[in-house]
Parts: sequence; C-alpha cells; structure tokens
Amino acid sequence: MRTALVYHEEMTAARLLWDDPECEIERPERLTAAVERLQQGGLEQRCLQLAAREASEAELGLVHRSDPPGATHHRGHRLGRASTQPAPVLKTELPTCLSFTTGWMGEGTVSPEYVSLLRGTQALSTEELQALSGQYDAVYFHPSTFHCARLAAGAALQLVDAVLTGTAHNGFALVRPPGHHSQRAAANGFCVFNNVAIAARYAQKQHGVCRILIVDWDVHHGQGIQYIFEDDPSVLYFSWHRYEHGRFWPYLRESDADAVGLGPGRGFTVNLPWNQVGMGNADYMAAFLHVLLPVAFEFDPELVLISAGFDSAIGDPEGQMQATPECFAHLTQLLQVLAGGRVCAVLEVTGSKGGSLAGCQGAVRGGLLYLAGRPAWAGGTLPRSQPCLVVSLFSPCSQGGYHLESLSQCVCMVVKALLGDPAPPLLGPMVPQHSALESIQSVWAAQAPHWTSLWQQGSTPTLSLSTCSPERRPSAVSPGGPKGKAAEAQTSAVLSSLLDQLHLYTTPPVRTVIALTAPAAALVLPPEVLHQEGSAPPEETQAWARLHEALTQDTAFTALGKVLHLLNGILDGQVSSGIVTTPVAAPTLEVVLRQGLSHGAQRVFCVALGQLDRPPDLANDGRTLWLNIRGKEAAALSTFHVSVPLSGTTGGFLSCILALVLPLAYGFQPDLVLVALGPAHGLQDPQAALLAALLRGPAGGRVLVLVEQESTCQLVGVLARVLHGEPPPSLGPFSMASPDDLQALVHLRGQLEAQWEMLQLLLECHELVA
Ligand code: X5A
Ligand code: ZN
Repeated sequence: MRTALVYHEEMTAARLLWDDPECEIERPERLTAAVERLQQGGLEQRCLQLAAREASEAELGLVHRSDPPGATHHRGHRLGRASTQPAPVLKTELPTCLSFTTGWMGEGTVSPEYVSLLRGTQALSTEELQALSGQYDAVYFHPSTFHCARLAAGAALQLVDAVLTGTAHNGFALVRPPGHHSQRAAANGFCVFNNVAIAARYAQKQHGVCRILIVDWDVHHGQGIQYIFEDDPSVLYFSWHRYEHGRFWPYLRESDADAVGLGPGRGFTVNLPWNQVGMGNADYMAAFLHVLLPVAFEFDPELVLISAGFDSAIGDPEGQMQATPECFAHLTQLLQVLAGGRVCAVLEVTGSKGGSLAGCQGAVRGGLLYLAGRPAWAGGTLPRSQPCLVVSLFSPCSQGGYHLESLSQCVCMVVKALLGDPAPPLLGPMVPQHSALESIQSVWAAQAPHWTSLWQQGSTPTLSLSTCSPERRPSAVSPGGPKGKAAEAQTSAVLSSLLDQLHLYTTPPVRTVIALTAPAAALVLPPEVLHQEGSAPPEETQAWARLHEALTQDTAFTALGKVLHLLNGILDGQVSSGIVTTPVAAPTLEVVLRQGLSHGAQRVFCVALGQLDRPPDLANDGRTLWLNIRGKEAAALSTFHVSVPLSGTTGGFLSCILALVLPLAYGFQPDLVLVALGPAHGLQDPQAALLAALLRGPAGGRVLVLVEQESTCQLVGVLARVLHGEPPPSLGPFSMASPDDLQALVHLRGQLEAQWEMLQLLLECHELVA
C-alpha cells in the first residue's frame, strides 16, 4: 500500500496572541506532537511524504466564493441561547457535480470577498486581528493564518491529486488550521477555509469524480460542510457529534438527525447526534455498521474523504468520549472497503491533550474504564509468547500521574490502517449504550425514506423524530465531577499496577502467507505475500491426521502440515494472516479449530461457507462461535451456532455482513478468525473478498482462510490481496435484498440480540416514545 502523508512545518506558525480560554486549545503543539509520534513509530518513513503547497485563491473560491444575493454571512439556528446572528436565509442555490461551473479558475471569476478579507489579515496589528476574530464564533487570527490556512487547504488538494492520479492509494493530510466548521464566507470554530469541502469540489472539477463520501468523525458537527453540500446529492456528508439535545457547541438545530439535506440533496446529509457523553468503541462501531456503511455502500462513492478530528477519542476534555485509539484504525479499515480504497484523511483536530491537571484526571478515569473492561486474556493469560494486547496508551505525566497520549496515537492508528497494517483488537465491553441506540434509531427514522438499505431492514418508521426522549436510562459511564487529590493518587496507583500487566500489541513481522499444495503459475500476488514452504513436524501432523481418515491421504496430509505450521505462526505472533488450500476443507477446519483452542486462542470465530457442518462433539463452552453462511438456511441453533442464508443480491449480502456477521464478530471479540470456503460455497469472488477484508477487524488481523482446492486460482489471489490490506473489488451495482433474505435477517436478529448486544437496534423505540 502506498500511503501519502502531506505536511508542512509552516502550518505550525499560527498561534493565539491574546487571552481567550475558548481558543487556547487550538495550539501548534498538537500538530507537532502527532508528527513526532509518526516519526518515532517509524510510520512517517513508510509513507510517501509530500510537502504541502498553498491552495490558490481560485481553488479556495471553489467553496469560498461570493454568496448569492440574499444569503447571509453567518449561518445557523442556535439552540439553548439567544441567536446572536440575524435569522439565516436557509436555502441557497448550490450546484450539483453536473451543473457546477462558476467560481473556478478562469471561468468568469466571481469576486472572492471572504478570501480577500483573509488575505488582508496578514498586514493587521494584533489589536486589529483580535477585533476581526471577535466577529466570528471561536476563531482567532494571526498574521500567518492566511498562509497556514492556504497550506492546509493545499495539502488536502495535493492528497486528492496523489490518490486520484494513482501516485498513492490513500493518505493523510496533517493540517492546521482545521476546516469543517468554516463556511462559504465565515470562519468558525478555529476553521478558516473548509479544507475537506474544497478538496471534494476539487476532486469533482479537476478529476471528474462524481460521488464523494465525507465522513466527519470529529466530535463536533461540521456544520460548514453540511451547509456547503446540503442540496447536493453528489456529496454524501456523514457526521456524528456530541449534541446533548442541542446543549453542546455549536448549539444548532440543524445538527440533529432530522436534518437530512435539502431539495435534491435530501438524504445526502446524515447526522448522528450523541445525546450523552461517554460514547465508546461499541457505540462508534454500531454507528458504522448500522448507519454509515449501509448507506455508504448504497451510495457507492468514488472517493472517501475523512474529516479526521480526534477530539472524539478518549482523553479529550472537550469531547468527553471513550473511544480508544485502536477504534480509529477499525473505522479506517471499514472505510477502506469503499471506493476502491481511495481514502483521504484530512486532520481536523488532534484533540486537546489535557495540559492541566484536570485534563489528566479525566484521562485517568477514562483509562481505568478502558482497562477494566478488557477481556480475560488481555492480562497475559494467552499462553503463547505474544499476548494480544494493545498500545501503550499512557505515559508518565509531569505531575507523577498518567496522561493519555491517545490523541497522537489516534493519528498513528489511522496511518497504520492506511498502510494496511492489521488493527489491534478492540478491548472493553462491546455493548452499545442505550442513548447511542436511541441516536442510531433516530437517524434510521429520518433516513429510512431515502435509503433502501435502511427502510428494508427496519419495521418502517412511522414517526419522524428528532432525537428520542432524553435520559430514559442512565448512561453506562458517568464522566465529570471533581475528584480529590487522594482519590486521584489512588487512581494513578491502580492504573500503574494495571499497566504493569500490560503488553504491547505488536504487529507481526509477516502480514500474509499463502500455502499451496500445488504450484499455481497463474497466481499473481503482491511481492510481500510470502509463499510458505514449511510444514509442521510430521509427528504433530500425524497425530492430528488420526482424527479423520481423509486427512491421511497424500495431498490432504501435506495441506494439513502446512496449515498447522501457519497456525503456529499466527499464534506465535509471527504471521498475521494466511491462506491454505486443501482437498478436504471440513476435517482440516476441525483440526485447525481444535489446535487453535488448545494452543492459545481463547475464542475462535469460525465462518464456514458452503457444506461444512459444525463438528458435533465440539464443546459448546462459548469459546467457538460457529457461523455458517450457505443456501437458504436461517437458524440460531444456540448462542454460539448460527446459520445464515447466502443472499444472491448485493443488498442482501451487505445486510447480512453489516447487520449480522460483523456485529457478532465484534461482539464475540475472538483472538482468531477462521474462514473456510467449503464445497458449493456459492460466493462470488468479490463477496468472498469483502468478507475476508472485513473479518481482518475483529481479531486484530489474525485470519486464517482455508480454501477447498477446487476453487479457482483467482479466488485465492483476491483473498491474499485483501488479507494483505488491499481493497476488495466492487460487489457491482446495488440490488435490493429479497423479502426472504430480510425476513431471515430479522428473524435471526430477534433470536440473538438478547445475547449479542452489538446486534441491537432498538426498533421498538417508536412505540415507547409514542
Ligand atoms: C475543529 C474543532 C472546535 C471549536 C470548539 C469551540 N473546533 N468551542 O474541533
Ligand atoms: Zn472538533
């Protein structure tokens, strides 16, 4: 994978020159800390490093051009306090990708007043800068702001150029100032030019891309992006944000779930408001699986832009959320299956690392919650040499306690995911909060009329809700509240003793291995995929072969030796993933499963495709979750034995993967995923590839795929490439799921959601509220 990293040191020049508590968190150190972290982790060197260029004024004019008559300078329907601005004119005529022709270089240029105003700031005195800053909400200007902001926008454009010309597959623009609050003619929330919005327009205009997905995972609503594209169906804008029923900045009515876009753009704005703080990994994953991804697959973007703010991560005092850094690697991986992997992340903010003791305390509390929820094996019970645990999140803090470095860790996690490294497993309880489910439900209610994949799955919503009734059940987490010095010291002590038990999750040196029983000349693989020659010792192989007559046969025996060797490599942390071909998938799968369970894996998620039955004498002890995908069969035989039908439609297949397979997998938190493509598996290559790509997530990238020999070389090749981190091929045009497929899904979910909380969707919310 070629990942571009776009940066320029001069973007650190702008800083606050006067006292302003609201703005002081936007500091240059946040950017430099992230860059240093990337250097220390050896990540910067693995990327294609590009020096940011300035965006031209014409490029800025793609978004920041003169308003049409009647439009206002500022926008917004403020909630919870008196509006400080004149009532906004809501609808302005915005172009679609087909009709957009004005404001571009050379084409009858409109006077870019906002850009001129910004150009003028370079010569202003501090007093004048402060006065001008005061005209906007949460903004400060510095003599270097114009230069920095042009570099920030330019960096986003360079990244888009690199990805859309094929110089890079994906990338990250590390920029300052941020962009997503910036509006056509207004700075807002530290943002001067709307870097991501400009990049989207530029991609359309300069590269002929039409459909663009913007994913804004910053903790604030990127209202600027929403306004710019609100009536444009060519840009799908998704944002989740701390909202608290309108009591959080920027206090806008239009940040709620029922703001879905205007005119032809209806349904192309997707807002997911969080009404409580403390949202964590399970909530974020649920939001992606149940809202963003179904819509995104249906939209079928040609390019994905991420407004990558990390104030939505644990440790940020503004956001007060609980998602850990690895979560952002998972979010990135999930987006990489879209748009042929053309993903451009543009930094919004790295989050405000608590510089004060107060920030430290919040971080410690968050850290404790984070550690308390870890699965049993995380403390080092995995008997093999490489316990699978995550990240050195904490570092000694000057006051003797700990504070999080999670915010620059997040940037590293995203870059690693872009590079194709497996994401560390998600720890902590994978149980979405009730309030999160309510928010998700309100988005479903608002968006179901616009997206087949949403209305098909839900009992059709009858009420159009803004966010559901508040505070029905207390949040799982109660953040905030002052803590005494003694308590703080105690917390730190507990934390450090927990830390002593922790190990680093290390990325295995070998990412993907392939072991074939017969040479396959037609197989084209990336050079980094290793062909495994080795086998397990014959005694070990023989011992297992006794289990089934079929395994003693020539090729089957060779394959068994190879698969055992590969499994050992995975359990030892030497290899992340691999593929083995065998003439007899069923008995081989059984051996791999048993060997895995007896040699270090605590939980194994087994996905059997085609005619592969669960071994009848396998212990039903909750250590194996067996999932069959085949034919028309829908049955939950137990909590840990589920059979789902294989759908012939893309819509049905996607619903099955997003609404069932992945929630089960992430909820189970396996440390190994086994995938077996058995006789008559019936999967098309792109379906198998998508499944394999997404199953890299739940077990920290530990995936072993068994392919029955009759399968084509092409299938093996495509599986090897996705396990190695390449994007899966497209499933083809979206087709609606059949009523049978949906019924099966609803039925299974009904049976399983009590035990598997990641499946929950709260579809009864309507009745409760009504
Ligand atoms: C980019 C960003 C936040 C502004 C907060 C103002 N801006 N209270 O995170
Ligand atoms: Zn933010």
